[in-house]
Amino acid sequence: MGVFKQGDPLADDMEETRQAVLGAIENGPVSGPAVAERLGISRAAVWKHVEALREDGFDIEGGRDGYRLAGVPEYGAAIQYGLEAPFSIEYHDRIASTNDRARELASDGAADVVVIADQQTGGRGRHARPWASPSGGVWMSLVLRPDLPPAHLPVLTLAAAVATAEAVRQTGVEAQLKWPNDVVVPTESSSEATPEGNGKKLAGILTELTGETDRVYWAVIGIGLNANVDAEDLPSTATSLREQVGDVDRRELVQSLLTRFHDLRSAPESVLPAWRELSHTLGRHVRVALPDQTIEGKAVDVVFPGHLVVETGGERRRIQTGECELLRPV
Ligand code: BT5
Repeated sequence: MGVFKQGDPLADDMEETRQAVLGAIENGPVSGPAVAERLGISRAAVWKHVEALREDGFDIEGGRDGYRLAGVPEYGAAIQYGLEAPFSIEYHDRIASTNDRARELASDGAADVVVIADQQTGGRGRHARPWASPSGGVWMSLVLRPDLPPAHLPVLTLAAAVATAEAVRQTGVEAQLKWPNDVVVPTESSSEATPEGNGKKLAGILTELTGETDRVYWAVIGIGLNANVDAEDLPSTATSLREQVGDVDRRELVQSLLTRFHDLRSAPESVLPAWRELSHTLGRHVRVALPDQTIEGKAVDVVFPGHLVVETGGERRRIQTGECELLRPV
């Protein structure tokens, strides 16, 4: 397991050196002493990194001519390898909930760490609803320390939804976004008032945070994406990439998601236009359940920092949060 805590300079150096060793032997063979010299570390250190990488599943040949990277593991520790966005990955084969682990790291001071698991035994949705997380999915949580007031945080949640949908689209699945942050695959009956009228849910997002009125201390954005899992292991309202297009390269999927997320958070003004572009909700007749009332009308826009605008009875209502259900096309 690669545990590299941000803010721990020793661990950061170690991770950087390990990546550098991988880079050095990528087009090998390269001899141990040559790697040592190139990276300015001892031969013993090179050997230790190679052993650790092998333990993480990297196939490293060691012939007379030196080391050569012969194979990268499908997932796990390999997610860090070739990741262009500035996140440290903490990978677990199995964990109760990546959000719980991310919260622990967040309260220890971590930032820009991403906890990823192959399987969750206690995955959570919003309002403590259970989230099915069999082996083969993408269950991940981002630890963030954004310089934002809590009220603006929905922008980041929408950014995560956009990044997820766009990464999914690269696999050939026409994912869309259902306000506030479900990633759905439209079904044939999507435009009808059926239980499937909302499309089938491919991914969901759970954001948790601590902060004061004007400042977020930390935020954890949990993303659950049904990747290489059987649809039978999910609720009947859900679908998976396996069901849609067959199994995908989860490493590539996570890397492109994180890279896109990083681009979006660096240019927050691009989030809403990108969200609208992918929307499944806008232009449709919706019913939104608020804590104290239910609103029905036409969803006409999503505005900063992520509020849904519904046209109802001749007026426009801004809705901050709520369960949104699709009724029928307008
Ligand atoms: C969500 O909640 O959509 C947020 C899901 C977040 C899951 C991630 S996985 C990584 C991280 N670690 C965690 O423990 N959680 C996060 P919500 O909108 O409340 O939807 C929950 C509802 O979706 C459930 O009540 C089920 O009806 C349905 N559901 C459960 N598992 C599902 C799945 N795998 N795919 C699609 N729908 C599911």
